Amino acid sequence: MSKKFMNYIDGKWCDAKSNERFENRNPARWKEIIGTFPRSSKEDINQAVESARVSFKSWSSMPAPARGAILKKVGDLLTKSKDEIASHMTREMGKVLAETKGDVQEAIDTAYYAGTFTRQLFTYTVPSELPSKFATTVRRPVGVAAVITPWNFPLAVPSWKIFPALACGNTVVWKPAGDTPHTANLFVEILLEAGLPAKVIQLVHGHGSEVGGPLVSHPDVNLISFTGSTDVGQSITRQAGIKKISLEMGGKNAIIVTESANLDLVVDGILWGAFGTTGQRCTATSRAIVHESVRDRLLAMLMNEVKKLKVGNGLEKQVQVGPLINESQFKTVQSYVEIGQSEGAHLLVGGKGDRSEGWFFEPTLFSDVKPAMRISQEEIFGPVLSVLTYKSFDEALEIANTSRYGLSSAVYTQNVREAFLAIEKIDSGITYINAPTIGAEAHLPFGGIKDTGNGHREGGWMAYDFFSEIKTIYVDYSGRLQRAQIDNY
Ligand code: UN1
Repeated sequence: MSKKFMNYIDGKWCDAKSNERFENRNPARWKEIIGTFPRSSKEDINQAVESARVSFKSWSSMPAPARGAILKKVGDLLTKSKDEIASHMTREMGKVLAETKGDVQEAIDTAYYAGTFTRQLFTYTVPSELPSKFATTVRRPVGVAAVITPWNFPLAVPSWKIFPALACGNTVVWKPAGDTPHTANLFVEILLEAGLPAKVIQLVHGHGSEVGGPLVSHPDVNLISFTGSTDVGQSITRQAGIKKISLEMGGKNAIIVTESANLDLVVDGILWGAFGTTGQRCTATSRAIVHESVRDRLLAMLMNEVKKLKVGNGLEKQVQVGPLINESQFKTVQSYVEIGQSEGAHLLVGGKGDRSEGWFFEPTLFSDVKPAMRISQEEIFGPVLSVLTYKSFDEALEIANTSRYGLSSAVYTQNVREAFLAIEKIDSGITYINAPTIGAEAHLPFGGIKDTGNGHREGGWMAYDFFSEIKTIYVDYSGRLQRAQIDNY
């Protein structure tokens, strides 16, 4: 009998109304079932949203610093159980322990940031154009926030959304990814243990269309924060109507390797950026755009190191690359290896999977990739790096920008001019100089342009703008009617 996990709706751990369930398996040992989870539907969502709507009244009236004290406690509890949560997370989604610990750490940092930020929810005060009149702005909570999160950062990404949402006084209905429901339950247990009032968070498990659809289209949901694929993001915008929506979607992130680059540093950066998290990050390095003069040397160095990477169960100490998340992702990566070969790219290293026990896939390197090829354009979300070459720096920038996505980017150079040109010209929300495309810090804005995002940023101070509304206040103490735009000219 596998363990039965629950939803958390209206202050109670409960089954889905339908009583149906889905299985959650360990991607490194696919025969191993972690547990079953409620397969929820519209009815469960309706109950969760209604409960979140009711609890919004008291939660939004609490002074923000009092909400912050709870978030600080969440940070303390996450710190205490960091190792335990990390090992559950590795078992559930595969990435190696050092990375799942990093994932928990990101949530801890975000909790402390949010806790403190409740004491600095600043706004602007500006002079009025009229005498004896005061003009200022205040923040107000928005209402019920729908939070929809992916499996690759099962704790960090939810924390980017849930903590600022709560800090600003919103209540939350959370639909976590179907591949990482266990981490979600552990997270909600910690929120409750820290003293979050019961109905302020609602956790509804299930499949995207069955739970996500009714959630985003629910009339009492006021804002939606989503991280996932561009396709799903587009469908959310179609279903959500005029709600406030923050979308964080795909990437096809490039590293430009210039003539002056320190190639040892580049190799370390590529190994981490392309194969860390088995390439399953929206920020993963999936293209290396290399100056023709250093191409051969870099490829030789890379081949050597990529072959040495140890693929396996992320719970084992010496393993560097865990499994892919599930069978469907395994097939997708496999199909891109075939696509790359049929497009005429050269498969240098890897390309094979081993699904006998888990969804393992070799770190894979393609050279002779051309910008228009599908492996250079489409997000693979696996351990596959496409290497392209360039002659002039302008051409490198152009290739980097030949993408529908614009999340992260990187340039390795010793040349200040190239570094600043990259900052100015690359169409992306993040640019790293002499560091790979992954590894955003929790207190800086995170997000992308083009098909990656819709103008919002997570992380740092900007998240708080999304999760609050601004009200403008005018106080006229002149004792007479003053007409703006008329009486002062
Ligand atoms: C994601 O893959 O959705 O910058 C987020 C990074 C991580 C976040 C990735 N801190 O790579």
